[in-house]
Amino acid sequence: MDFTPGHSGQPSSFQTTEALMAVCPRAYARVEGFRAWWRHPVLACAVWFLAAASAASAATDFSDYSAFGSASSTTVSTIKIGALTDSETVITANTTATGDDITNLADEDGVTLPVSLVTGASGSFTVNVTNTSGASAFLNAWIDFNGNGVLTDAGEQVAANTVIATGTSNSNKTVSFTVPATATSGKVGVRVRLTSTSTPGSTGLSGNGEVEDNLVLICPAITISPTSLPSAAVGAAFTQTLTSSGGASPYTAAQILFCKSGDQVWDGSAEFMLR
Ligand SMILES: [Ca+2]
Ligand SMILES: [Ca+2]
Ligand SMILES: [Ca+2]
Ligand SMILES: [Ca+2]
Repeated sequence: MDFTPGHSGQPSSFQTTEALMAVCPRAYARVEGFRAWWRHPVLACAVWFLAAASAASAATDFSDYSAFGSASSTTVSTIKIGALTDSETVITANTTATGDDITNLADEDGVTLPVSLVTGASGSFTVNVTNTSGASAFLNAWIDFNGNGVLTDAGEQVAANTVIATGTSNSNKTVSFTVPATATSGKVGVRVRLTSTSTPGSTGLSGNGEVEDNLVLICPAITISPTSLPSAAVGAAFTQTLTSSGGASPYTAAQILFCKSGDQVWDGSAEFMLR
């Protein structure tokens, strides 16, 4: 690049333009907008790069469930979910919504979900919140009931701008809702945001605060009959017919056992226990 002065003792227009376009096109745009910088293209570049670096290093907390679009807020110690919050330079989403927990601090620590939810039944979870920012903060939460990776479907926002007053510290808030009868069975994503801004939306950058993503299991409402079996005798034949109703057939043993016992792995394969 050539910064040879032009006829007036300044960098010539062509030379300056060529150099700036080669080094930092956005800085060139700024120079075009602020002609006072015209004589100092290198300074203009330096200022732009410093500004860009400063913006990129702003402490940001990102969501971490890869099925959802990104959500983020500027990390502050005064607005947080649970005891911990931290920041990431880039989103660390994965399929188990644990990316933030395995990056820097394990700070996805403020949402307590039940072992499972049941379609068509009431449900709830708790969110531990802190807001000492000096102004109100807002709690919003969503459950992806239909499992499509989008949280804007009808009925999926389960907390909407619940006001968390300043001066709130380590306080458990209960989020209550009814699981739609049409909710998909299996694990679905849950997103909780506490932000300085109201109506942050389920995705996107919004204000100061924190976002925590988790998964929760939704079970079909299955009734099994009979609920207990008669005693068996050693050496004697034993026959018992089990019937099931409710939920969405066909049922799998994994669905039934997981949702009834709460200690099996939801993996789509049959798992049997003898007790
Ligand atoms: Ca947290
Ligand atoms: Ca973290
Ligand atoms: Ca959805
Ligand atoms: Ca998470």
